[in-house]
Amino acid sequence: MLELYHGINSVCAQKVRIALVAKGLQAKEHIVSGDQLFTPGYLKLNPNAVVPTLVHDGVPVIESSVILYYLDEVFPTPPLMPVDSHLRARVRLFNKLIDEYVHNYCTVISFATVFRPTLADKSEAEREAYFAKAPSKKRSEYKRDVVKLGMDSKYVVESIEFHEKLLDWIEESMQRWQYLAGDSLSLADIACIPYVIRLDLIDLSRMWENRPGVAAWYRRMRAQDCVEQAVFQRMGEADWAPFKKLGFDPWPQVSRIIN
Ligand SMILES: N[C@@H](CCC(=O)N[C@@H](CS)C(=O)NCC(=O)O)C(=O)O
Repeated sequence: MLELYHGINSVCAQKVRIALVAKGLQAKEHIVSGDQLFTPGYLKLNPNAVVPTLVHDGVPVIESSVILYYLDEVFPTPPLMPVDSHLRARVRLFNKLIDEYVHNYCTVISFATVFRPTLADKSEAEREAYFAKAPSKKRSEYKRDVVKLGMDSKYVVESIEFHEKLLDWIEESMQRWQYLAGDSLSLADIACIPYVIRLDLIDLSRMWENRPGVAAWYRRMRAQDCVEQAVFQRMGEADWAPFKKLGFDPWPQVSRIIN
């Protein structure tokens, strides 16, 4: 039996949901957020107090990229890893870029824009209590800075630079293949698409107006049933609300960083 602890707008949970749909798998779902991440029961499953956590036959698997590889090993059909070893290495490289940089910098740009009010509306004492509990001091520092400074945070500059790097890698793949690591959908595409969707939802799709390969890949990915079902069909009014209420255009600052 598969169980998934996740959040609808969590980018790393979206990857796992996409892989589950692509594999035709169903998991019993538990939505977890806020203080629920810190309950002793959840910390036993995921000591990092984050989503997603997959539980397979009672055994937890954490870290979204690790979950993706796990699912592909245990449920090999349809395969989501290429056969060719160079292409397999490319899948792992994309996942490494996401794990080491893009994921945290997605948090930065998201909390500088659409999710900023969720922390800005708390009192300073409440915010600091939340940061103190978080297991990653680095992520707390990012959030503290962007809540205070918004798009003027120095971390926004780093965030845009790493998203640019991701988009460059996607563009480079598109010069060779239909997907990021060859001509079939793989765990590279599944790992990356939530982050590009997030840029789009923050109204930053202009970041690929001069990258025709990224635009073509994005259209191809948006047309995938697994993406539609696992991301967009799951978003209710409350999940859309932060994106609809953005209230300002982040592009002028982003374009200054890029140029
Ligand atoms: N490296 C982890 C990152 C997990 C992570 O940061 N999850 C976010 C959602 S995308 C989370 O649970 N955030 C809760 C919080 O920061 O309070 C993974 O890939 O699974």
